[in-house]
Amino acid sequence: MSELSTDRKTILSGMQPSGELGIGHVAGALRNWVKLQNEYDSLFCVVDQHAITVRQEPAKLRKRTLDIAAMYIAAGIDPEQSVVFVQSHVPEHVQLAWVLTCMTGMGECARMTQFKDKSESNADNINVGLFTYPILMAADILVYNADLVPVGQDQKQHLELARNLAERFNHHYSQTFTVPEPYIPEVGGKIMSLQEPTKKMSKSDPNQNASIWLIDTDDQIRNKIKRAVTDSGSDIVYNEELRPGVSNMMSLYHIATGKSFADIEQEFAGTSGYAPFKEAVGEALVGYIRPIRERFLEVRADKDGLDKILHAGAEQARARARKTLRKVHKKIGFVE
Ligand code: AQP
Repeated sequence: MSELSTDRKTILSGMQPSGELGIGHVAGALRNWVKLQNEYDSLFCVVDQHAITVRQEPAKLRKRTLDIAAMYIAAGIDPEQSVVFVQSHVPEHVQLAWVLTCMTGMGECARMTQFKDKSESNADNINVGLFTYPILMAADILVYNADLVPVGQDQKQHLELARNLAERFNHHYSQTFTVPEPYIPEVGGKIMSLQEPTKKMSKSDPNQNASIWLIDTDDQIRNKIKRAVTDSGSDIVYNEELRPGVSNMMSLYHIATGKSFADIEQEFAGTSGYAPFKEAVGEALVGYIRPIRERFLEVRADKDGLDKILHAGAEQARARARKTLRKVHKKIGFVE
């Protein structure tokens, strides 16, 4: 198991077990976690407490929490090197969140676009947790004094709140928290729905053709790409505003092959229609996702092995979180 040290900088990130992980999660976050884990003290959690801001079926939540932890490992997170754990196993996150809640203005939460979007899509359950979610996310990050948070573009606004809260606490009491920086990839920071390319590809999208899941079979991947909505026109050029469908597919092709947009444009210059391009994107994704899916099935089948990783991860994370929380409680005047 890895040992968390204080000499190296720290990264922290997480994903909600609110559905299957898809290619967007790899593009926006996971592949950067894998890259960064060699240089940083790394903590990756499955944020089950965030997931319950939207109604979840208990059996599915339990299963998906383990699925997502296994998917981290399948995608290349090395539990010998990085700490992998479940958020609810480390109660210090919620304890710090309460302190931060008492330092956050109502307006700061009310302006979050994700709150507005999710309030619309869950109109029958606009709960206080949905509103204060970004404060818990700030606590997830600050409790480890993370320097860097590798996330997709949709999390940028939440990260800004974490930065503001760290600065506010440091200013009001004394230097305590590291002010975290976001790490958002230039390409792949926001992969769009295959069916509505102006909307983010999302775990909770009920349209199964809108997302490529990491557990999709080769044929499912090929078919979804074949059916993906493209734009009017037929040339392969990158222009997010005018050609969102094709641009999204070019981002996917880049993720799977590493080819630049200029190279992709050149590769398909002069081909007629989208069919050859779509076929190439489908095949590239099949090749990219297959080893992740196969490794996932292996990791997930070893229930004891996964339990051990998560148990050890929680122990390590708690040791670190406890230190921060103790310091915070002391500074705000709680009796030890
Ligand atoms: N489409 C995407 N493109 C790039 N990055 C993405 N991420 C999510 N979707 C895309 C990034 O993956 C991480 C997952 O974060 P999360 O599980 O906390 O939830 P989220 O951002 O709200 O993702 P979803 O899939 O949209 O979940 P639901 O449907 O439950 O709300 C983050 O780093 C995110 O930026």
